[in-house]
Amino acid sequence: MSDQSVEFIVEESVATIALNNPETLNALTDEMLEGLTAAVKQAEKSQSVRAIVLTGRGRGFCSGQNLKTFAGEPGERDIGQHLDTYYHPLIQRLANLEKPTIAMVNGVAAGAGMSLALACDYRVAAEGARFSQAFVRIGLVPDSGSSYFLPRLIGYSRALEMASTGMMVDDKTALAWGLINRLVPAESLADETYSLAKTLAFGPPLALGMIKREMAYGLSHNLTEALVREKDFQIRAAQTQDHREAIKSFFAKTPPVFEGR
Ligand code: T3D
Repeated sequence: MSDQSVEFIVEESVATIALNNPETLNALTDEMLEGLTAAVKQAEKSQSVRAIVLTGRGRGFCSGQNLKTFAGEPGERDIGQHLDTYYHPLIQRLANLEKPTIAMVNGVAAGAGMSLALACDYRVAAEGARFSQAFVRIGLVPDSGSSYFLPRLIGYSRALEMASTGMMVDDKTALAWGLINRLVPAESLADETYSLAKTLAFGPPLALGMIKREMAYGLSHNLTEALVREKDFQIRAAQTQDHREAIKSFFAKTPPVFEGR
């Protein structure tokens, strides 16, 4: 369908960003990181996109940084600069998007590939999907946001164990730990993911953006601060045309059409 290492497709208000280097389980090269960042930017600014699905082609979701990059002597490569140039802007952009993001985890997610899945709002995984904080297995430490997202999702102790052992967490454990939102048969992965994506894409965009920010804010603030933030956002939400539309539709017993204003 495409010879690009990152595919970008928009259908029915949902953008799909697909890593496309199946031979390496979608290991990330600079070219792919650039393509991924460009695709996320495009999804962010396109008026016709209201939800984003990130996935991998082939049997893997993403195996993290391409290990060929580490072939030289230790310290030869400026890894800090590489993180600053490629991973940090990408992860920040993905995590701060106002639009909902779903990682459609079709297979193994390892190292920074797992970080990418964690930076999305939701994770829908196919049976057989696996997760590893593979960094430690090559003598490195979690990066690309894993140390931030993982303990928040599954708790400190489990996150520490994953990061310190590089253990492979299977699909059922991932579900039990809250690492993924849904676990579905492989043949239903696309249907289940796009069903969620469309529900979100047809929701009220301004409220959805604020809900994301409100929840993230609630994780790191006290109750008083959270109540203030909720009030601030609720005042804004109550002034939207989408809110009026929803109330009108409720009494008319018709589905609301949200336009993001
Ligand atoms: O640079 C920076 O800015 C720092 C950033 C660092 C971030 C990181 O992500 S560090 C962590 C990097 N990732 C890893 O260490 C994971 C390496 N891969 C694996 O451990 C395993 O491949 C998996 C557990 C992911 C999957 O295992 P399995 O048995 O299902 O598949 P496989 O046979 O190991 O891999 C299939 C092919 O993909 C294989 O190639 P071949 O032999 O068929 O020609 C393998 O070499 C290739 N592959 C897998 N992962 C990578 C890779 N090639 C390059 N880079 C990879 N990360």
